[in-house]
Amino acid sequence: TTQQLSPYKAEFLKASINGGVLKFGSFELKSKRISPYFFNAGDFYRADLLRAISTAYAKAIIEARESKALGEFDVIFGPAYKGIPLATATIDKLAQLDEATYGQICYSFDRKEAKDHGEGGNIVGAPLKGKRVLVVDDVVTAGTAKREAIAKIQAEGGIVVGIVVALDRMEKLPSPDGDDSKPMHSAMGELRREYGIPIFAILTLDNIIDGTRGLASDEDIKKTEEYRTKYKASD
Ligand code: OMP
Repeated sequence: TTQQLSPYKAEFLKASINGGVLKFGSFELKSKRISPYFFNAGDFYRADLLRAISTAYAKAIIEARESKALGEFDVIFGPAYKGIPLATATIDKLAQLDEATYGQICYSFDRKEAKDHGEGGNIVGAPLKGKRVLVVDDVVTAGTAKREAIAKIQAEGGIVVGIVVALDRMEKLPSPDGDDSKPMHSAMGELRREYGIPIFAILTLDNIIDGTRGLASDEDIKKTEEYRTKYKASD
């Protein structure tokens, strides 16, 4: 039931379903797996939904700071394009919730193509050189998108101190031999081990399955449970 989720997480899940951001059906992922559910952070484009997601990111960040899971940071980086409104809305929400602690936090994002005139550069917003950077992004499946973001930040001289995403799909990495029945680690786990930084999600697939009862059809939930059984990572 939704009671197992903290109130802000339950509220975020409800907003995601009601706003059509979390959908059930049949979707091909970047990894080519066919998933019975899909979470599209690009669909948080309406004011009330943007506010729902920035509130959830801000509360997840504050929770992680308070529990010391996450250290101090100077900049929130949102990888282009979907990360851009997420980063900007999140620093605004953080400052609104706690001006004294977060009022000086900056946003930054990358250009998809380098600009060779005017101010130049690959970054819009706060320069990253020597700054502690928290990455805000949508979903982790195989972790490819996050690796690209980390490489860009490091190339600008920034220090990545953590990553917060809306959803951890808890999926195992594809097996090199294509046999997905073998136990495999998750992308989130691999990223944590590789970079030694905290990586946390507002929601996990487990949260979706537990929190969606009564909000989605029994059939959709059953298919999602079967998908979890098939693709859940070993860690
Ligand atoms: P990885 O780069 O494999 O971690 O996949 C993350 C990306 O997959 C996201 O940035 C999205 O572009 C896309 N995605 C979603 O947005 N929502 C999902 O529920 C699943 C995916 C996906 O294709 O795996």
